[in-house]
Amino acid sequence: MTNIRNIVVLTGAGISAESGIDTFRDAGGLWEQHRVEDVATPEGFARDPELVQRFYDARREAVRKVSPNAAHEALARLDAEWEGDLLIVTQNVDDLHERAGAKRVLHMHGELLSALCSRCEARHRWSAPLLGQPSCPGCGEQALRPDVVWFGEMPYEMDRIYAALHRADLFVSIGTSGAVYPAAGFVREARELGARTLELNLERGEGSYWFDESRQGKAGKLVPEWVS
Ligand code: BJW
Repeated sequence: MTNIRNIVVLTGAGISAESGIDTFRDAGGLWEQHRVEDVATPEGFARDPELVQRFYDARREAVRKVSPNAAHEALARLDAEWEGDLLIVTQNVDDLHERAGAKRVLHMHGELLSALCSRCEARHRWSAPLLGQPSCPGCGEQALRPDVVWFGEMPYEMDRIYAALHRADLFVSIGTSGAVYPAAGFVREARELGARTLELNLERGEGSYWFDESRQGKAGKLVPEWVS
């Protein structure tokens, strides 16, 4: 990777697919099994919190049973070895990047293993004792919810992401359909700021036009090839 020092990697559900985690928009994906407005909006949670908690309990259980795959491992190797700036911005709420050993990871859509107090906004590790004690350990209110970003909510750490995009020489998007903003807009932003842009995905995503190069295939093959 000649002349490249600062890298931003964006990952989506496709990177965890080969670990056995369902994506959202592929055939048989989560949005064929559930109505988005019921399980991934603040309004859905207000209407039926138990349904939403069951949806995230099942997702937590699914993630607990699987392991990182070759793509997560390759990114963890890159993280360990890359001396320039690297930020792995993941839209995923699973912890497979961390379990593979990556450190420079930012969860812009939150984390399955975290609980958010909708009253005081404190974030707590989602653990069995916390669930058994439904009040927020910080403010005492019974206002805990999954710490994930639903439609209409602001993703986490946008300032840090845009700062990294400004510095990036290379932007790489892995396993995302490019259907959800603001993440879907990062490629255009990065390119207009002068970064080279590379897409690694099973198929061309919605924003494929913006990439300098697009490689199609499974992340478990494409990512180790790119990192090596
Ligand atoms: C493989 C593979 C393999 C398979 N190898 N690849 C109109 C226009 C523009 C924007 C809007 C609009 N109307 C509303 C909006 C805003 C809205 C939005 O984007 N809506 C769209 C539907 C249009 N966005 C929001 O509301 C966001 N907030 C916001 O905009 O705040 C205001 C703001 C303004 C300005 C700046 C900043 C903020 C919040 C979005 C929250 C998304 N939440 C979810 C749920 C999170 C919690 C959870 O996990 O339950 O996030 S929805 C879901 O989609 C999840 C994902 O992170 C996200 C993206 O999905 P992803 O990862 O791309 O998965 P898929 O399934 O779509 O794609 C998988 C890809 O992998 C496919 O391409 C496969 O081919 C590929 N693949 N196997 C490689 N083995």
